[in-house]
This record gives sequence, C-alpha cells and structure tokens, in this order.
Amino acid sequence: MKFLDTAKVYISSGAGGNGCVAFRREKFIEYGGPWGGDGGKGGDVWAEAVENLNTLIDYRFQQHVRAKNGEGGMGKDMHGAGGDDALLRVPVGTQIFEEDGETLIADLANVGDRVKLLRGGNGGFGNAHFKSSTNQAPRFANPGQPGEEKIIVLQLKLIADTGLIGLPNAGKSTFLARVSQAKPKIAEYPFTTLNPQLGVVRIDTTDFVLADLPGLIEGAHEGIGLGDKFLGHAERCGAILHLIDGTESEIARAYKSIRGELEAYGQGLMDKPEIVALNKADAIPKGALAKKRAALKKACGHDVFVMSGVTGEGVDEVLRALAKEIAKRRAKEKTARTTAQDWAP
Ligand SMILES: Nc1nc2c(ncn2[C@@H]2O[C@H](COP(=O)(O)OP(=O)(O)OP(=O)(O)O)[C@@H](O)[C@H]2O)c(=O)[nH]1
Ligand SMILES: [Mg+2]
Repeated sequence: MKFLDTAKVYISSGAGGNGCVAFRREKFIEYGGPWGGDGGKGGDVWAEAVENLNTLIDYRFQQHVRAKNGEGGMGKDMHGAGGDDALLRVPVGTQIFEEDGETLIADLANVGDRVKLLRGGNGGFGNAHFKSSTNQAPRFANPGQPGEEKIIVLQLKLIADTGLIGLPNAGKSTFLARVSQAKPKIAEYPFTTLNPQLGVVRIDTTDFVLADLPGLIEGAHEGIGLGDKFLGHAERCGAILHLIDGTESEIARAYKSIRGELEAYGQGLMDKPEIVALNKADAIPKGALAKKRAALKKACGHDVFVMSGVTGEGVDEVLRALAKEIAKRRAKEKTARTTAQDWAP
C-alpha cells in the first residue's frame, strides 16, 4: 500500500563570485590604490509550503533545483551582484529528509513555513579589501566560496480526493494504472485488489489523489466479499467515481447494488458528488452501447460518461469532471478557512 508521495531532488546552492584585482588608473592620480570589488554571494536554496499544491508531482519532472552563482567583483570597487535564491514550492504537510530518507530536515506543516536547505557560498574579497598601511597595493583577491549540493527526499502523506468504486472487475485498477503512475494488480478475476491503492493524477492544471478501492458487492455491508471497511477511505473524498462494467448485461442493477451499499454504509457517501462512467466501451458493440448508456442514465438520474480504461477513450473527460468537483470543494474549504481566520480573536 502506498500512501506516500515521494520525490528525490538534487539541490545546489550558488557559488560566491570571485573578488577582483584592479587598480585605480586615472589621469593626474599617480599610484591609484587597489580598486577591485568583492564577489557577490551565491544564492541559497529554500523550501516553502504553499497553498494550492496537493502533490509532489512537479518534482517528478523537475529533479534538479539550482540557485544562481554570485557575480564576480569588478574594477572601480564595484561589488558583484548576489546570485538569485532557488525556491522549492511544496504542498503543506511535506516533510523533507536527507538522502537516507530517515533524517528529518524539516516538516512544513503550515502555509508559509520556510526552511533554508543550503546556503550559497560567500563572495571573495576584492583587492580593495586587503589594503592596509603595510600593503598599500595588494595584488591578490579571494576566490568565491563554492556552493553546496546534496540530494533530499520529499515526502507527503496522501489523502484521497476521489474514491474509485464499483463491482469487482469493473476496471477500477486498470483505470488507476492508466491515469497515474501507480502499478496496481489487474486481473480478470474478482477481488484482485485487496487493499486501497492510491495514485496521483494530473489533468490540465489540477492535481489530485485517486483511491482505487477493492470491489464492492451486494451485501458488502454485512461482510460479504471483502466487506465495506475500506469505504472509510472514501469518507474524506470530495467526489466518487463509480465505474460500471459495460460488458455486463444488467447495467442498472450493477449501479443500484453499489448505491445500496453506499447507503447502508452511511457517513454521507450517498451525498458526495458522483461521476458515473460506463467502462470497457472498446468491448461493447456500438448499438448496445447507446442502449446501455440510456439504461444507466435512467438508473442514476444524471448524465453518464462512456470510457475505456484500456484504450483511453473518454478518460480525460472523466478526469476533467472529477477535477471540477475537486476544485469546487477546495474553494469551499478555502473560504471556510479564511472565514475562520477572520473570526479568530
Ligand atoms: N476490454 C476492456 N477490458 C477492461 C477494461 N478495463 C479493465 N478491463 C479488464 O477487466 C478485468 C478487470 O480489471 P481490473 O482493473 O483488475 O478490475 P477491478 O475493478 O480493479 O477489479 P477488482 O480489483 O477485482 O475489484 C481485467 O481483465 C482487465 O483487463 C476496458 O476498458 N476494456
Ligand atoms: Mg482492482
């Protein structure tokens, strides 16, 4: 069972700029003194917990984060500019570990929590800095300090935003495998999935966590099949995706028996936004498809999606519908949070 999103990131801070060796050379000024400026400091690497991020999916694509080097000092005692810092924006709740994955560096539990992970190298002093009564024309300067580098491990506990439910063999795990990097077991016999499996999904600009739950059957609330204990994972979800195997003959019955189980379980599952999808469209003859879709629509009382987890047909539309529900819920939670803050003494 994987309830953690993790990412390994290589980070490096900027090197300091070199100090400069220069002398004042101007008309009418003999023996102009040393005039080389200091190098700028290299950029630091920071991590900060920000709002509106829910997964570490970005760090699957961006595995290197580097701060900029400081610039070298220049003549006329001009100091080099400092290098820009680099910032890892991470979701609230992210823990940062050393490369061993065990030594905790930081736990960013609240929006705005920040930690400096690496310090940029100091800039070197220019020769102007070394001028003294005994050495009025130093011909040397400091090099900048090198930056630092290391590998860190980010970890985030995942909480499912959507629950995937349906009868055994409806194609739930196949769907999860298509839309995320999760690798659940898939097989043509019922109850292949024995424990909830999580995957991180990205569609357009929304990231969310999808939980593939073991198949439910009629009587699950009385312990038949695998029972319904894992429905607890759906309690905190913002939406439910109900998959129906379109190759089955009794589509409406399949739908209703699952709804019956949700009702028996209670805990508000019946009231959650529900996206219904007729799955395995690739294996249904065209004529039958329209009929089955109509039957399902009648059973659930709202529109249904048609898709295939195997070919990918219709999958993005389903993900967009889920993303829309999740966005609504996140907006609501945000308003609730800010209102609570306004009222805080
Ligand atoms: N033709 C077709 N077959 C599919 C599709 N999705 C799943 N299957 C097949 O249906 C069978 C069951 O798929 P799973 O993804 O394991 O189903 P599940 O809902 O996770 O099943 P449980 O874990 O047992 O509840 C497998 O043999 C899949 O290859 C689809 O879109 N089209
Ligand atoms: Mg499964």
